[in-house]
Amino acid sequence: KVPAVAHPLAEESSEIASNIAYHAQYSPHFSPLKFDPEQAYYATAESVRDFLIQRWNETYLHFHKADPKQTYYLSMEYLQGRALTNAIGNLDIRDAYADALSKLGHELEEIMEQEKDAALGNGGLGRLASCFLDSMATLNLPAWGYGLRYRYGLFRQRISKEGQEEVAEDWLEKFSPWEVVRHDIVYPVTFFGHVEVSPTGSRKWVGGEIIQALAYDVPIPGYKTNNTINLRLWEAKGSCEDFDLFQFNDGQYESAAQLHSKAQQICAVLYPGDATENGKILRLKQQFFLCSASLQDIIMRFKERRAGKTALQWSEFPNKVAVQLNDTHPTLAIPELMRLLMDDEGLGWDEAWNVTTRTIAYTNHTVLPEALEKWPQAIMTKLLPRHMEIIEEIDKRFMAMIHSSRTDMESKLPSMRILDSSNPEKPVVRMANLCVVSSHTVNGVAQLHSDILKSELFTDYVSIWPAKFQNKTNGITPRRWLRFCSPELSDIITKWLKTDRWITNLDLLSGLRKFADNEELHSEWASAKMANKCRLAQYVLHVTGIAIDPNSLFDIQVKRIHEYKRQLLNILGAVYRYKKLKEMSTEEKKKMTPRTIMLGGKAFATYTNAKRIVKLVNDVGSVVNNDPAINNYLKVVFIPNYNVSVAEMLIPGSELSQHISTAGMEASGTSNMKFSLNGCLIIGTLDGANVEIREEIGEENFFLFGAKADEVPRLRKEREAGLFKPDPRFEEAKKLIRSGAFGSYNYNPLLDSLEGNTGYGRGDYFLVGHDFPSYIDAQSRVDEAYEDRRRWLKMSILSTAGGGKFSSDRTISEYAKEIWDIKGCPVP
Ligand code: DL6
Repeated sequence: KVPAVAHPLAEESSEIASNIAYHAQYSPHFSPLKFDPEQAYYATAESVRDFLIQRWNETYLHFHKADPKQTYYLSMEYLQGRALTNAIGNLDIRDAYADALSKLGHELEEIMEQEKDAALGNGGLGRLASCFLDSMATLNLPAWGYGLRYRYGLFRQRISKEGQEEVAEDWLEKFSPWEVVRHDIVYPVTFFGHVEVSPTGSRKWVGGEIIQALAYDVPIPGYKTNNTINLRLWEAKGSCEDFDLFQFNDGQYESAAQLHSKAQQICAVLYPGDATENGKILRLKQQFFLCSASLQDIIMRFKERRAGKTALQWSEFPNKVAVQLNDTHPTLAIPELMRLLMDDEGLGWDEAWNVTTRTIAYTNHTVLPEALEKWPQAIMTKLLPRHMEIIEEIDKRFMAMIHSSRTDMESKLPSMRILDSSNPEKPVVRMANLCVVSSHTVNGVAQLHSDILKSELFTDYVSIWPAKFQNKTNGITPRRWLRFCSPELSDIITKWLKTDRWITNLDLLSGLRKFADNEELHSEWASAKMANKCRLAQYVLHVTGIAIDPNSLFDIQVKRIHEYKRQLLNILGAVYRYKKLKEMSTEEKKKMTPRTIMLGGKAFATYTNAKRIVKLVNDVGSVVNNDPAINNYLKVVFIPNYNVSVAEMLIPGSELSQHISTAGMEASGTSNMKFSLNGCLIIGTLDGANVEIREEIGEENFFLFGAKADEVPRLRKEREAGLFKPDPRFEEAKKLIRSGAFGSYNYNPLLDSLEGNTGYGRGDYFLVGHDFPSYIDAQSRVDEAYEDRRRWLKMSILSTAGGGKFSSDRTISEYAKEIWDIKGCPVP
């Protein structure tokens, strides 16, 4: 039976049902006559895509005609998560799809669960990029994202007795219904080769290996607007001419398809290991591939929109194009834009430099020295000889400027230069310096971080270009991170505020403050939280086999595993709590607040201490959770394979979350914003965006502990001088782990990093020992506050009420106004 084909903008659920059925039959990906949840998911996704494609095309056409200045966000990472929930939420067609699916014998929730996360990121930086896209679309901004289409993403985390295992994340195993391949959008990207100088002195990059960049587009719908913008992801391909049929027929199969296999390596995984020279070349290839393909595409669009109008004026380019570099990974956009303008378009250096520096802006996301990229000059010269020349020229001209007009800064040149040859064996290019010198604006991602950039990392540049430096405190999309992930709480908020306009104007949440003591709201709030906790408990049981009690305090820390984020402090605190419980009588234990401590996050595959931390959490959990004398009062659970959809389950069910990095080291953090918005209280240090969250929600609603950022250098020095005296509670916790109470694995190397004066270079560099006693005290204040239900609920409501500032709509509006100079361009 041939089902009816519904109009893509059908409002009726019966028409939608026919459209889903149509896709099941006529966009087939599976054997016929089957319509199980997986097939229903693909058909539903394709049906929703019909809605998107129409808006997407209209938005493209509208931008083309209106020709506004447009922003291009270049990022090596996007953590998009699932698209179906978001698309039907933003298009406001969720109910219609739920009805339609029930007519077809399926439940929307079950169908949504079928989708694999688009896992093209690592952590906060990638998720931020995805929140930004949602806000750009919602604010009707002319903006696109550019990234890479990694075949296997980062990795999927498996937890075994050995700890973390990494396996390839097969998010594209079947196919993604959310991407459209654009067979007409293909650009050549060159690597290696050499520079030829013509008799007139002009320079040209020739020869080398040429890989094709093919565009895959992902629609990004705004919330309740017609605008649907684009995330363009590049895939690397060899061309037909690169396949050597002669060699193939001669039995030399590998060399016949050599370039095809090299192309596949480029988009295989995010952040391939870079310990070897090959690894470094591959990473640099990935970065250049993104930059070159995106810039060729941006220039093509600039020309396309100018076709038939006035003669091409390159000085107009920065009035039509803004390029934002998401951290230093896309830095090569700078020399690549210079090269395209000079070598392909014939501009002189000064003109090209003027266009480039008016176009490009840079966001810094970290002050960690190991995360500030430095590429060996030798590799750069080999892989990108023309770009290396351009970088050398930028460096030379920067030095000349200092010598001619800022002689007071000459002594600072060695650390300010782009080329660092202080180690003559291994001269490097400092990517952050290249970004600062070449961008019109440099921003940090929270006020404290931006202040540190100005006072420590980039302080010398600030004295040259004070106006270049800005702060743009990060934000999160309230659609995904409250409206869609916690519908129960959202409905309560809408009911009490008497409007749902908070979804696009998050400042309206402050209207909840006046009800913070209202008992009726308390009871509704508590039951929504309890429903979310029960859902989370089911999930935990499903993925770990561990039963957790929804009446216990749910305490969560989920983020990349890193020593500066101090998951080790959390687990040492758990060990201390366990030890104290062991020493208590049954009567004493009954007075304790039962806790479920959950941790999750991926450790980078080659980061040994981070992997030891994952193992320790699991080992502590195995002992605590199986100790019948304790497990009614404490559970420790490691949530495997933390990703966006797991976060959507965890965050609404959280009551306390830990943001406990060493002060001054977390640039911003964004999960702190998500938890707090969902009425979860924070235990944290004065670091990153915690500082601003605490200001917004009120200091009495935040469990603060630990050293402040400006105390950290002194504390490290004291430690080096042997002046640190550890608290006995810290010693007890470490001793219990060393005793083998949590298994026979040798944790001494991990614990040693917290001792002496010489751990991570300087002995407990992350000050776990220093902050431990104040952390334990803050945890006691948490227990006390939780016992007072009214007080806790009030604090929880005030956390949500203070979340307005942390909408990515606010952040993106600031970027649009203060960095990009772009305005909304709504599709009529
Ligand atoms: O700005 C997004 C996000 C911040 O919230 C985190 O605090 C910061 O660690 C992260 N930075 C990175 C860059 N590399 N490192 N480390 O992921 O950016």
